[in-house]
Amino acid sequence: MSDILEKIKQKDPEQTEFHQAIQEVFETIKPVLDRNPEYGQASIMERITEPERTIIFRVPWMDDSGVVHVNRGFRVEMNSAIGPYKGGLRFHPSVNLSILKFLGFEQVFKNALTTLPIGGGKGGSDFDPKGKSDTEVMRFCQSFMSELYRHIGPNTDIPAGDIGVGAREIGYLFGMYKKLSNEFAGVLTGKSLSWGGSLIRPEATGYGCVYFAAEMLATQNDSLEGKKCLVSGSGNVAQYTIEKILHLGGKAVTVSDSSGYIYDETGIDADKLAFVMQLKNDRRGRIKEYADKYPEAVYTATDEAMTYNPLWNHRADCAFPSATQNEINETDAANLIENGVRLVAEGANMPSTSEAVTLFLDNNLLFAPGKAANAGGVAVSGLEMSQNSMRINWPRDEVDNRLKGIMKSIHTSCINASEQYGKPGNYVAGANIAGFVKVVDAMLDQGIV
Ligand code: NDP
Ligand code: 2IT
Repeated sequence: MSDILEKIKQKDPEQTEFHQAIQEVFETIKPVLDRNPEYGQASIMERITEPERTIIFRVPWMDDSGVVHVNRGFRVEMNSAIGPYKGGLRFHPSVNLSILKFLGFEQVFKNALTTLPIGGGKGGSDFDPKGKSDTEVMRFCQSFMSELYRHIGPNTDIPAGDIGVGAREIGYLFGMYKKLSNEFAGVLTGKSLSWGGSLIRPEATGYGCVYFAAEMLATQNDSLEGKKCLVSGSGNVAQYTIEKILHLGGKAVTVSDSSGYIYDETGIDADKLAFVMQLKNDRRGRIKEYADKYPEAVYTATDEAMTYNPLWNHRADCAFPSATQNEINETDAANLIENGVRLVAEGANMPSTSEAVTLFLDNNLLFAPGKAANAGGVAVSGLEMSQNSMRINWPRDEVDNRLKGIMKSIHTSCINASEQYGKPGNYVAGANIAGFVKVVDAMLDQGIV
């Protein structure tokens, strides 16, 4: 398989995040290919690493002062072996093909693990929503959808949110899709409740990640009760991770954005969390304000040039990276271990570098990779699609119980696959193997397409 990865690197040498995601999967599925040679046939590995379709388009839009800007829009339709393409849209200046191909690739395995019939895709734009007015974001979303609409559909490709794309953006995108297609269709998930959204979808990624962490702890007759937790990010995933940690009796002491982080030794309680949600979701302010409001908290500025992130250098029991890719490097991982952290559950996608993952595994931490731990978001997106198809809305408890059931089932699949292939306790191997087997079985059934 190393020759296949070499070819991929030669073809697109700049796509380093994509190579990182492939390398991890290739390394862990080797025992599956050794035991089941049919999985290595019909160029399965070449096909699974090549998007079925990649769409790149111009997104021109006018700002409030009449100046026209041009951004680049993307949709990577990675794999549709087990269902229509499904995955989020990210609006962030760092968005490029490498980031979206790594996210699309991981999404394929994640979606397979959810037990639901959804393939994998990812999209977005290098548009930066920070500092833009609502009308500018609306015009951008409308221009973005005026091209994307012809490529998606409720049985073809169903985008959702990711970094920089939340309820506001999904609303503008949906409105434009509906106008252009003349159809009220379940073509996006993460919709608001009154027009086709699902209860628990906003909470799903964070809640699911903490449910998964609780499952891991339960294997050691332990729980989150009294556990001190480090959480990064302050967006959708971080907010509901903190909320569920609180529900389960744990204590979250950090929260961050791309400018810095808060350390609050007294814990982020329900009132403080409500402040973070209002600050981030309604006012779109910076996390620094937390320390102005709560003087017991300490704010530390961070930037990308730092060789390690001080957020990960506090005594704690658990860590929930919930901001972005490669936010935990080898030094951060060593600091976490040194500080007593025994569990890391990835709310973000690929937040740990490969060196960090190796350290976690070598030190026998309970380490849940993103494609297992953060699958709750896309799982409830799948449930939103089911409700849209049936034209019904399930109550909150029903969706939450299904989410819990799905996270439990992903946990069991990881454990079973890791044991079956001689890697007990290794959730990275377990998640990759279980997802891979399901997708490849479907690809082999469907012939060379
Ligand atoms: P949001 O846009 O709601 O929040 C993102 C948070 O991460 C913000 O606090 C942001 O800070 C911070 N962040 C983003 N980029 C960077 C960066 N380059 N450096 C430092 N901090 C950064 O996004 P989500 O909470 O939805 O997503 C967070 C992570 O979870 C992503 O990896 C996403 O792919 C993953 N995920 C999301 C799911 C979902 O349902 N939303 C599902 C599964 C995974 P700032 O505001 O300063 O940019
Ligand atoms: O990374 C992810 O799984 C998401 N951003 C959610 C995708 C979805 O379709 O809900």
